[in-house]
Amino acid sequence: MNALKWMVRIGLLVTLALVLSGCGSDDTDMTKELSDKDAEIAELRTQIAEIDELRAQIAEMESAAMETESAQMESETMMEERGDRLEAVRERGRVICASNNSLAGFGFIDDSGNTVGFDVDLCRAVAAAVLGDADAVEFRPTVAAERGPAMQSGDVDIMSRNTTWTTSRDVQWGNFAQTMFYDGQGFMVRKSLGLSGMLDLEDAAVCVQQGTTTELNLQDFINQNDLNISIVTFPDNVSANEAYIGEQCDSLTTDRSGLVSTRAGLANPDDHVILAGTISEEPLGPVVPHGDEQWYDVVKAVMAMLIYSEAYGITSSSVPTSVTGNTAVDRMFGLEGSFGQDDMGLSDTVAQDVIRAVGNYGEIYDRHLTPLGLQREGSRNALWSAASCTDCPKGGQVYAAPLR
Ligand SMILES: N[C@@H](CCC(=O)N[C@@H](CS)C(=O)NCC(=O)O)C(=O)O
Repeated sequence: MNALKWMVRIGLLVTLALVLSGCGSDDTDMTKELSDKDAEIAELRTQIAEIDELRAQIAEMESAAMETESAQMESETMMEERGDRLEAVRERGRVICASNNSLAGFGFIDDSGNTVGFDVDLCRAVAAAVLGDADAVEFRPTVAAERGPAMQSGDVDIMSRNTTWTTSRDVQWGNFAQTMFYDGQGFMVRKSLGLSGMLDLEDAAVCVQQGTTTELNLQDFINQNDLNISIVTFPDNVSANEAYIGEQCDSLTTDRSGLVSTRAGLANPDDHVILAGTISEEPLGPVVPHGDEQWYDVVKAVMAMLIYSEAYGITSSSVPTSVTGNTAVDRMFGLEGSFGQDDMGLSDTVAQDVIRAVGNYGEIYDRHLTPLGLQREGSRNALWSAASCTDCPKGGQVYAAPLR
């Protein structure tokens, strides 16, 4: 009986121990599940912390980008307002001018190795205005296709190189300051071909230079007139001219002024004829890089000085240094009143320096273009004031913003 009692007691104790120790199989699963969930939660917390960190980094980057953008805008505005280029040119001591070195009359290297020409003198006029020295110019010869990149790089202060002002170039290259020569595209042919007009170029081969409006206008001309013309392109003026001389093509096309210049340099100019008419408008003039309003204004004002000086009858040898009594002349030469010299960062007597150094528009024209046979009188390159009456159509188109 005693043994039975002990056995029952032991059995009860074992059962109780099992219950208390929670060793039933259901409870074990729950505990494992709970600890798995804890691990998952911990993992999620780590992920949330990582996401928060990324968010902070993005916010930091965004604010840095905004700061850079506003700094850029500020520096652009400051550059426009302050005229950094004028300052840079003065510090450097010379104007960098993209020029032509193979077009007699406009931009050319003479026998003494100097860069000379009508376009070249426009750069020299700017140097006289901002540095008081027309010779303080570094010329950078630039072939047609290099012009866009040269302007976009901002490495040159001005480009003056028989360059046509077009709307796309205005947007992509820089700001065109002033039309200084009105031109149009024409065709030169050997007289022996006996062509009487541009439409006779059917089945001809035409030499043209790459990267020019010339090339584009030629294609328009072919399309519009349904002509069969083979276009032969060249990377520069010299190779195009040589190909024409070597009879690789029947005709050479470019601005008429360029044809007159090229023809004058041929062995027998009389064997060649420039066909009547033009197929395009080619307003040629200097262009400055985008982004500096003050520099742009300076170059425009210098071009206006050249033009108005001629209109007022003032030449390099008659620059006034004391009041003349002619209001417009006195204002222009800094003797009385102002046309904004101070705001542009120029001296009051800037026009005296410019005209004394390079002469007026007419003097520049006569020095370089008249000898080529580019007749000015009665042409579009006469002064507007050459008209015999106000608003009659006989004057030329050379006209600029009034200096006042
Ligand atoms: N006005 C036209 C043509 C200008 C042009 O570059 N013309 C050629 C042929 S006259 C030239 O000057 N080439 C000089 C060179 O490549 O050295 C333009 O702006 O595209």
